[in-house]
Amino acid sequence: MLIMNRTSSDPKPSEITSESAYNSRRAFLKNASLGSIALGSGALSLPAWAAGAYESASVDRSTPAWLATKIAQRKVASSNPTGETITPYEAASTYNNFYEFGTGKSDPANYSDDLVTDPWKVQVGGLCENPGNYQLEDFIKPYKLEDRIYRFRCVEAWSMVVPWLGFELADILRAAKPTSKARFVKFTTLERPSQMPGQKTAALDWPYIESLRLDEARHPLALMAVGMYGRSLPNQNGAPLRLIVPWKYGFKSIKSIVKIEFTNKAPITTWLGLAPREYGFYANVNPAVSHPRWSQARERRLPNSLFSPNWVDTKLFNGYSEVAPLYKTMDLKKFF
Ligand SMILES: Nc1nc2c(c(=O)[nH]1)N[C@H]1C(S)=C(S)[C@@H](COP(=O)(O)O)O[C@H]1N2
Ligand SMILES: [Mo]
Repeated sequence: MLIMNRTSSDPKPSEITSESAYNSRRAFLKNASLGSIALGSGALSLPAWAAGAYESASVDRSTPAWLATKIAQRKVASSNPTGETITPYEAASTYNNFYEFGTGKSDPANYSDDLVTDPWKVQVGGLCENPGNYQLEDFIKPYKLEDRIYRFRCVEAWSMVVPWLGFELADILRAAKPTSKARFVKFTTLERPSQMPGQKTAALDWPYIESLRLDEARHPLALMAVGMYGRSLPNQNGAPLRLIVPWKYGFKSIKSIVKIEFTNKAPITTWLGLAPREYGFYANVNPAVSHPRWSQARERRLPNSLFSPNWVDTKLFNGYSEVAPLYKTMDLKKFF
C-alpha cells in the first residue's frame, strides 16, 4: 500500500521479511521456549487441515472468557476447501499491514501489544431500522462462530491461506435492517493514538475507513472475523473484530472495527481517497488489471523471502468465481 509521491514508500527489499529474519526470530522463540505455549494449550484441538500451521506459533494472547467460550463452541472446519497449504501462523501474524502501528511489515506485531481490545464497543447506525451501541460480547452473542479457510491477497502481490474464525457479515445486515435508502455499508477503525502509535503520524487519514456495496456485503463469503487459527485475533491482525472479503484486495478487509453505518452514497474510503488511480472502490482481485506500478498477474505466497519468492498465479476474484454475478453489468477494467 505504497503511494507514488512518497519517498518512504517505494517497495524496499527490506520490506520482504528475509529468511534470516525469520530464522533469528524462530531461534529467539525457541530459546525463550515460548514456542510451546500454543501447542501445549489443551484447549486447542487442531483439525487435520491445521497440521503444521502452528509449528512456530509464538503468541497466545489473553482472550476474554466469553470469547474463549464462543470460540470453543464454534463450528470447526472439517476440511480445507482451498486445497492449498495453510500459511503458518507465525507468518500470518508477523508480516502484516496495519498502518495504525506503523508502515513496516513487522511494526504491527511489534507495536500493537498495548492496544486494549476488551472492553470494546461497536456502534451500528446510519440508514437502518435497528441502530445500537453494543459491547462486543453482546454484538456477537446471537451468532455462531465458524472457521473459514480463505485465500487472502494483498494489492502488493503477497498472499496467504488463513483459517479465519467468525460469522457472516450478512448476519449483521439482517439484524440491523438497512432501510430502502441504504446502498452501502461503511466501516470505521478505532482512532486511539495513545495505543496506536502510527496514528501520531500522517501515514494515512485517520480513522481508516472501508465500505462495500450492500449486495457485496450480503454475499455469504464476506466474513466478520474475531479470530484465526482457532483462537482470538492477535492485535496485529485486527483484534477484536475485522472484516474479511476474500475476493478483494486485502485493504478492503478493515481491522479493529468500532463503527458500522449504512449510507446512501459511496464513502470515500481511505486508500481510494489517497490514491484513486491506484486503489479503486471495488478492488476486486484481478490478474488482468495491473496496478499502475506493478503487475497483478502473480503473487508471492507467504512465507517467502527474496531468495524463494514462492510465486503463484493470481486468479480473478482470488478464485472465488461465485461472486461474479455481483459485477456482471460492470466493466471490471473501469470499475477496478
Ligand atoms: N485499520 C486498518 N485496516 C487494515 C489495514 C490498515 O492499515 N489499517 N491494512 C489493510 C491491508 S493493506 C491488508 S493487506 C490487510 C492485512 O491483513 P493482515 O495483516 O491480517 O494480513 O489489512 C487491511 N486492513
Ligand atoms: Mo494490502
